[in-house]
Amino acid sequence: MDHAADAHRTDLMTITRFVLNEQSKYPESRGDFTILLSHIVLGCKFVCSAVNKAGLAKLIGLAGETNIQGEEQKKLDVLSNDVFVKALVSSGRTSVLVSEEDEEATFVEPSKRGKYCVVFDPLDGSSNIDCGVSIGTIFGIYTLDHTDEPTTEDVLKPGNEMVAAGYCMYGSSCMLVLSTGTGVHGFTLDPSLGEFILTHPDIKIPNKGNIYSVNEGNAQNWDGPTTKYVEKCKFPKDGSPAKSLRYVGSMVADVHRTLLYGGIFLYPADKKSPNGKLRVLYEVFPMSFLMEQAGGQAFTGKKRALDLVPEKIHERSPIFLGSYDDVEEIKALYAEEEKKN
Ligand code: FDP
Repeated sequence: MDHAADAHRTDLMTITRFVLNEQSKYPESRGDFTILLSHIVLGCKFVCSAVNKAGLAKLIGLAGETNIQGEEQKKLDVLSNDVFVKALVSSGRTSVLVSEEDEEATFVEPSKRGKYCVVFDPLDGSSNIDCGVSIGTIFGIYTLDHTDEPTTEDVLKPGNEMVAAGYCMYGSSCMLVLSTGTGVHGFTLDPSLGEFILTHPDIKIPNKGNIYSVNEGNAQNWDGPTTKYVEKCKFPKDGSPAKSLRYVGSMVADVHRTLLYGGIFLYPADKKSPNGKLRVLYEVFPMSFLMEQAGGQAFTGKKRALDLVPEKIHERSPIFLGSYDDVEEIKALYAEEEKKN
């Protein structure tokens, strides 16, 4: 047995150690955020294990229920939602929860309340479950000003007020990407230890990328700026090489690749869905927060995505996010269009 190598293996930056280090920078901190995060991490490990076992355990399949979006819920969606709601409530650090799977916000009973509010999509990209393609959990965290009588108004805040955001991708490896407002850090689950280990410190998105990611099947219904932008990606007139198209159709996977390799992810408005498809609170905001923290940008077609103020908890918005310069180009096309009108 190589004891020296084993000893070295214990000097790992686990996600708990990382967050405790961050916490020590704020002497007034009582560790509430660390506790909340440890419950989110537990939820992610649980869902990861369920996703890995899905085929074996025959968890795949329809649960026979329909969620508020009118989609058939899969068993893993139901399970993941239950796991996260229980993990968050039992942390004793939350007051309001908004989940993609629940029509109404969940208000935590007074004895278990804490100062945080968590918005989340427990299992995003669920149409990819049955074929084993990467799926993920997305979350965003707000601080409440009070815990006495929380209401939905407490979560209808702009994304720029989030204190943390992240996602966990259940793919070829299980990876948790987190920002608490001081950069973006990626942790990979070591299944033998059951710990998330810091593997991607301080992720920075390249300023420009050579990949665009969009559901081109919707092209006939796009507006002018999106159509022009995608045309430019395919037939650049400035002599630059054409961009490659990559689209998994699972937001976590498409955004994760964009974050690491650069480029742009688009889910624009179209004639059939004038507000796009993706949800502001638990898809657009957390991913925009991460993009900005990594040096990229996120734009709705009208404004900076994090400046949106949602009026409903399940509100949707078009979104263009990714490398700074790539998003700059689409912003210029929308600005041109606005000048014409
Ligand atoms: P899904 O419907 O499979 O749950 O918001 C959900 C989402 O996936 C995103 O993860 C993904 O980016 C997008 O929808 C894919 O939508 P299209 O199938 O319309 O491309």
